[in-house]
Amino acid sequence: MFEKILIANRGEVALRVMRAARELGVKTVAVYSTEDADTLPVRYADESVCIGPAPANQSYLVMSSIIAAAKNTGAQAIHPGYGFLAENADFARLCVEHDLVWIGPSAECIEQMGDKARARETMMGCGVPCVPGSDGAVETVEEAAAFANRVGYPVLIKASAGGGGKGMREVHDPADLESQFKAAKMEAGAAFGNDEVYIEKLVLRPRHVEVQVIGDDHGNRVVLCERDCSIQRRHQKLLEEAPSPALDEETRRAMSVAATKAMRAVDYRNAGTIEFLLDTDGRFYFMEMNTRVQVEHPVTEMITGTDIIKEQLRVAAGEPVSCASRSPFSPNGHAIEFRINAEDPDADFRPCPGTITRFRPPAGPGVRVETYLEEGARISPYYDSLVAKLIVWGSTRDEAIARGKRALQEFQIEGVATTIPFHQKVLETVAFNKGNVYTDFIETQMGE
Ligand code: MV4
Repeated sequence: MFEKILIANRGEVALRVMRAARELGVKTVAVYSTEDADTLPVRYADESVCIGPAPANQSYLVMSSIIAAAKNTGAQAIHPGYGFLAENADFARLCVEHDLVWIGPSAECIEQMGDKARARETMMGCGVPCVPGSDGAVETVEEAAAFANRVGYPVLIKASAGGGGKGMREVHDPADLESQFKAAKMEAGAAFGNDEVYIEKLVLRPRHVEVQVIGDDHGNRVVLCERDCSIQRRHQKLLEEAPSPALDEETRRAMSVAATKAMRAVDYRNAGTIEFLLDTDGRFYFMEMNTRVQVEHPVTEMITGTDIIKEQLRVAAGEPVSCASRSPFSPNGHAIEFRINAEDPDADFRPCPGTITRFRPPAGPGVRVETYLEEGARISPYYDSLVAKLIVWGSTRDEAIARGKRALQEFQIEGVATTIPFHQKVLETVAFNKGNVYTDFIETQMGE
């Protein structure tokens, strides 16, 4: 195991990684912007290094400063958390070039999955179900039309460099294909500096179901069940649960087999997530692979009794994953994560930075809170608005829902608006209680 690692992140995830490291006897180095100097992760770390001013492009995204901080403190490895540099293949490569272990998958894997058309091609090539559509990128309108006619309308044009919903265009009428194809290319070129696009049949009313995986250097490929992340707003997840209430045992098995094929195809090592669309007939299709640990990883930890961050550290240190014999995992109970964002759900989820005047998190059985907040803390306008995650576990989904209601009611945050009232409303809906949620839940199943 490592003696010392650097955490190239901030907020709740920085603290989460430091806690895992400490349990493994690993010393931690925090890096921080001047804006974050007084935050809990900086105080919690064994050492800390200021890497620049508030704007992330002058601090948390400056690769050379982070590498220098690691070298100067004698850290052996870098954990990137999520966001910032977590899926930056150049940074992964730069770490390795400086004899620092990258706590994540190889730069090649990050690159291969970052190109969504290439990822789709890889998955089609290894027998992972994909939505009918083009094999890889499409170059011309004629080619696009041929694929669209073959699979039938409506279709979805996606940017190869996109992901997370950026640069997608639906086409319902063949007469609109040419204009939408050109618009998608323009948009992708402007947004990503890469105008490559591909085409898929549009899956109507899908659910978002993703499988957590971990691979190691010893040939172990572990599948830790799935999460259901159908409740999203403008491609931002708000609430996640595990297992998915929409999967039967047979589909869970099939998804686990598909996830294993995907890992094998790219020789995947470390933690990752394979996202699938689940259609209303229970069929699933590869959507994207995320080559990092995700915000919602705790729901998986709660139903599998694992520590995914510790596994990441073990695997990066060349040790075998500690839970290989339990794979594929069967879910134990049910977990739900509520993202507590400093946002006003009554004002179009507008970010609400400010000072926390009161912070009293819930406690009791089956309740976990991941946060860097404390009373008096300032929520910065410079970074994302996630300030806490409430994770509840129950032996059944109904128990987890009841516990969620109880914990949300106990949770006191004053000084800024938060998404707590939104979550309380979700838990009152018939659709959520029945587990009938789709990616249009917030718009169509909840009203405004
Ligand atoms: C789709 C789709 C329907 N059909 N692909 C959105 C994010 C990006 N990862 C892919 N996304 C979608 N791809 C086909 N062929 C619908 C979506 C989608 C979506 C997916 C998951 C969660 C929320 C979503 C919201 C809108 C659209």
